[in-house]
Amino acid sequence: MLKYKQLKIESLIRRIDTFKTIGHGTTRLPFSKEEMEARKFIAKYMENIGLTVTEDSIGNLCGCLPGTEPSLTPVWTGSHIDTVLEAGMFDGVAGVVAGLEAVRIIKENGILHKRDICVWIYTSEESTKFQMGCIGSRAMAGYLTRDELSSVKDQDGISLENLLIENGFHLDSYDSVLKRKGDVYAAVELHIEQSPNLERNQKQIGIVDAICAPSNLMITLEGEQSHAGGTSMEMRKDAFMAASEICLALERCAKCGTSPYTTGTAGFVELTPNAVNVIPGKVKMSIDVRDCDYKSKNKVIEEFLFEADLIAKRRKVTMVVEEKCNDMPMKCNAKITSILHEICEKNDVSYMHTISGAYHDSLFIGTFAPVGMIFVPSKNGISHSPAEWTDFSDIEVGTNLLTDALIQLSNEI
Ligand code: HGY
Ligand code: MN
Ligand code: MN
Repeated sequence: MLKYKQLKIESLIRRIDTFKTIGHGTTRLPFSKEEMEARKFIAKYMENIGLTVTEDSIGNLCGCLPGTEPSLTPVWTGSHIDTVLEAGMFDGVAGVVAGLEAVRIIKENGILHKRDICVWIYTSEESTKFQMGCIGSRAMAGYLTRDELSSVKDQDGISLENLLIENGFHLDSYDSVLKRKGDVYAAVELHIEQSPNLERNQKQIGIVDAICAPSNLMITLEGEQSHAGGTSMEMRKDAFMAASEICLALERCAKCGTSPYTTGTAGFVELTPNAVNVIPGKVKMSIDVRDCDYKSKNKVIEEFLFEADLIAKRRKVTMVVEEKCNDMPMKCNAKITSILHEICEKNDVSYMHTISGAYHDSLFIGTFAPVGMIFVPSKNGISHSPAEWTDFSDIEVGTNLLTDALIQLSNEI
């Protein structure tokens, strides 16, 4: 039962989806022309619906709806608009649009709220560009200092610092990006589930109890580039064969993880010279291990790296491992999850408690504010793919829940 009708969910999501690189699905990388245009469109839209718009030094964009008691700490919502390569149109954007619709509904219906309600678009949540995710929320949490901006680089070796300066962000006020415990009263993020549990259990809403966290590594293997025909199998130092065996070791270690949420993925591979009749001399590849249990995650990585080292030695290739991030899982705030629980009960919305295998900006926002997350179903559990789909009616139910939760939280003293 939809309390707040006339939602503009579909039109906004489809409008934001027009800002993308030509190709299969939706690609909108951080600081790309398309993403900067999408930011401009949303900032204008925020102004038009009466929000106070600000942008911090690392590009976190914020639209705030002033409350009646501005001296109180604000309530936050929001998500991201950058995407992976060849994504769908809902990952991140669903949460941004739900947040924008929630504040529009609250304002247009003149619903009282004491605390400011702020809708955030966090910079570069996906790890596609910088091989680690949540850049904007990570900086807010103090895990990305001003000095580190020059060493965070994209695949072309361009630093985050240069990209920020080139796109007109002012780093002299970088200190103001940092948030401290007590700065934010509560933060609730709506996101697509990116797993099949809600659909399988025929639930409209997922109330997230905990968010898994990633460790991202970049592994470089160097063997010997040589002739595909003239080099006997015994003589070879084939970097790609070593990489392949190491990937299978990753899969084996992830499957043996002690927690049901352990995952291991090698999603990015770069061969040199990448030619049909040349034995690859060098491979650069990403390793992404996740878990909801920090100790279990690190144990899996330790075992994996031990096996990878043995494989590299046996195959006479060198291996260099660069850790990009080793993030901590986040428990959602029990009070916020119980508020979400009660609102679902009261409005006869079917729900279940769940764990997020994907990470989100709430992973870092949760280090300085109590966080809650609302999931809406992903068709066949697919995401990070053009086949990603969530029914707009499900996002409307989630937006109604988010709106009520924001109203309730913003009136708490
Ligand atoms: O990779 C993730 O879990 C998220 O989609 N960035
Ligand atoms: Mn994603
Ligand atoms: Mn996301």
